[in-house]
Amino acid sequence: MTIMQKLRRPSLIAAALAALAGQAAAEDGYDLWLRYAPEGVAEGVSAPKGLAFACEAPGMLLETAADELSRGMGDLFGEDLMRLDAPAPGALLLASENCSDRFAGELPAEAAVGTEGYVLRAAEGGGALIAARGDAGVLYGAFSLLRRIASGEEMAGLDVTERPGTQLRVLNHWDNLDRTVERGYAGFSLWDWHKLPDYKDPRYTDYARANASIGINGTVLTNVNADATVLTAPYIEKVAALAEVFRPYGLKVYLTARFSAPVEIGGLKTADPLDPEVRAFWSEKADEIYGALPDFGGFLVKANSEGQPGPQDYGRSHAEGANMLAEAVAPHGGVVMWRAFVYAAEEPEDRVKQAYTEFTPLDGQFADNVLVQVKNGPLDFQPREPFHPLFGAMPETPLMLELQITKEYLGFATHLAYLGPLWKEVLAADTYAKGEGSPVRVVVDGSLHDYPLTGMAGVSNIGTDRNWSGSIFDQANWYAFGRLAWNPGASAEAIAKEWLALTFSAGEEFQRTALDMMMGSREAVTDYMTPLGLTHLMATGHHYGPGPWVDDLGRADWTPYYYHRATEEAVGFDRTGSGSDAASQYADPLEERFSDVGTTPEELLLWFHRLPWDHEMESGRTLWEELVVHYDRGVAEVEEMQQQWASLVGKIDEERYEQTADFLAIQRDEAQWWRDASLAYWQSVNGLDLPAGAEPPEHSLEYYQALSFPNAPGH
Ligand code: BDP
Repeated sequence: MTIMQKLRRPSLIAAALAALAGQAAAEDGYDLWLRYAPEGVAEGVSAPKGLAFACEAPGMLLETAADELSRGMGDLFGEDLMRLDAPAPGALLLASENCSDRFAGELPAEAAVGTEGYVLRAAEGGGALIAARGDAGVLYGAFSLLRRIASGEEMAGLDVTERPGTQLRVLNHWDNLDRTVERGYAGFSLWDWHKLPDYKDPRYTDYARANASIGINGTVLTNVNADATVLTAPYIEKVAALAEVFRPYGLKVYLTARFSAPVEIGGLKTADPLDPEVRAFWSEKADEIYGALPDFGGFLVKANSEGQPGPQDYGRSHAEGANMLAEAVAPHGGVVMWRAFVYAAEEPEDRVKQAYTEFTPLDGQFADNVLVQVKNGPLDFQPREPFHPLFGAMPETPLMLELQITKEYLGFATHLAYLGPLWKEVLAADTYAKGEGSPVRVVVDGSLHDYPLTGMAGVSNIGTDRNWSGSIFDQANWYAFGRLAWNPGASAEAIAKEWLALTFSAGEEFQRTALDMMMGSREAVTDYMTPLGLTHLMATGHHYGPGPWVDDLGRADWTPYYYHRATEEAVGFDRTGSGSDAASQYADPLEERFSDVGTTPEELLLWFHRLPWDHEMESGRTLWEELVVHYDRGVAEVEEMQQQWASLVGKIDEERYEQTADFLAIQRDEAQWWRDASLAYWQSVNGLDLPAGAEPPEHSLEYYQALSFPNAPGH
C-alpha cells in the first residue's frame, strides 16, 4: 500500500498520525464492528482482484453488496476494489437468481439457503463466489465475507452455506415522536421526525448498514406504548423517507399501531374490532401506508397491557383484535406482531401466570399473518427468569421471541453485561413440549411446530450517542441479537469472540481477557441485583438502583415486595401447588421439577419457592448466608473485571479504553450499593446478623431508602 493510497482514507490518516505519535488511534465507537482494520486480517490473505456481477443489470441489493465490499476491502487492504465487466480469476463474483446469466456454475439450492441465505466459496487465484437465490442473500454473504476477513479467518478452502434460522429479525425501537426513548440509555431517538422527510440524516444509512451486516431485516420505528400520530399522513411521508434509506439494505419498516387510532385520528366513536367502520378505517389506513411504502412490513401491537387500549375494551379477544389488523395488511403481504406481554389491571392472579392464561385458549384462532410476540420470561426482562411457559404451549400460533437489548433491568449503559449468555439460556431451555429435546430454540425457529412464520425481536439500545448504544460493550448486545436471530443455535461465546475481534482487532491476550469479562458479566449482575431467583427488586419507575423495600405502589404487582414477600420467617414467592401454581404452566417433567425445592435449580429457587431464611442450601450454608455470598461475589466479580480491564491498558485506543474503565468504576460502586442496600433491607426484615467476615452495609437502610433520582434516564 502506498502512502497516497493510505491517505485516501480518513481513518487511515488518523491511524497514521497516531502511529507517528506512538499511540493507538483514537476511536469513538461510531464504526461499531464495521471498522475493517487492516491489522485484523490473517497473514497471507490478500485483496480480491476486482468484483464482478453474474449479470448485466444487478438489482439494488446487489449494488449495495458491491458497495459494501468495495468499502470494506478498501479499508482492509488499502486498495480500491475494481468493478469488472466479467468474472475473472482472483475476483469476487456475485450471483443470485436475478443475476446469473453470465454465471457458468450452479446457484445454491433453495432448500439450502432459502431466500436470504448464501453460499461463500473460495475461487481460484484468491477470489470468491458469493451466491444466493435472492439478492438479499448476496448482501448477507458480502457482509459475511468481510466479517470473516476482518476477524482474521483464513480464506483458503472457504466453503460456507448459511441460511437464517428465523424469518423476521427485527429491532423494536421504543422511540417516542418527541425523540425521547423509553428505556433508552444512549441519548435520543435517531429519528429526527421534525426534519423528515426533507432531511435524511446520513446516520440513517449507517444504521441500516450496521443492521444488514448482522442480518437484521426489519425495524419497528416507534414505541409499543404507541402514539397514533405516526399513522397520520404527514408522518407516513416521514416514515416513507426512512424506508427509502433503509430499502437498499434489505431493512423493512414496521410501525406500532395504537389500537384506539380509529377514535383518535379517524373520527370514529369506537375502536371495536368487529365494527365495520373500524375495519374500514384500518384497511384504508393500510392502503394509504402501502401506497407510500409498498414494502411496509406491518404492525406491532401492545394491547390491553399497562393501560394501552385494546380489543378487550370492547369485550373482544386478543385474536379478534389481531385478526382485524391482519386482515387490513394481508392484501399487501404485511404481518401483525401481537404482543403477549399482558397482565390485567385488576390483578386477578400471579402476574407471571397471566399471559399463558389469556393466550393458550386462543391458540389456533389467529389469522395466518399474525405472530404472537412473547418476552423471554413470564415477568419482564429480569436478569434471570425461567423461560416463558407460552413457548411450546401454542403449537398452532407462530410465536416470536422478544428480547430486550437495552439494559433496563441490568444496569443501563454503564454496567458491563453481555446478554448473549442470558439469551442462550432461554433458547437452550427445554420446554418438553414434545418430550425431551424441545428447546425454546426449536419453537422459535419454527421447526418444532412447523410454524409458517418465525421471528425474533430485540428491544433496541440505539440512540444518538456517538457510540450508538451508550457504551462500547453494549454494542456487543446489538451485535449478538442480530447474530442469534440469524442463527439461534450459535454460541454466545463464539459471537462474543467475533465481536471482540471486529471491534478491537487487538492481540490474543486482549481478546482472551475481554472475552472472559464478557462471559461472566451477566452472572455478576444477577449476583449483585437479584440472586437465587429473587426478581424485580429495582427502584420504582426508572428501575435505577435497588428498591426491595417498596411495597405501596398503585398496584401490588409493580412493587418489589410482591415478588419477594420477605418476612421475619421466610422469603420468596410460592409458585407451587400450595401457592400460585405457576409451576403448573410448564410441561412435565418441569412442573414437577419446579414444584420440588430439592429439584429446582438454585438460581431460580426463590422464583418458585418461599423458604425460611435458614433453609439449607447445596453448599451446606443457610439461605441467608448463601444470599450474602452471592451479593459479595457479584461485587467481587466487578472488581475482577476492573482489574482485568486495567491489565489491558495500552492494548487498544485510549478513548474506548478510558470510557470502559470509567464505566467499570461506576459499575463497581453501584454493585456495592445494590449489595449494601439489599442486605440492609433484608436484615431489617429478618433480624439476622451477617455471617462472620461479611462487611456491614456502608450506610443505614434509611440512607438507601432516601436516595432519589428524579432524572434517571429512559423513564
Ligand atoms: C417494561 C418497561 C416498559 C414497557 C413494557 C413493555 O418498563 O417501559 O413499556 O415493559 O414491554 O419492561 O411493554
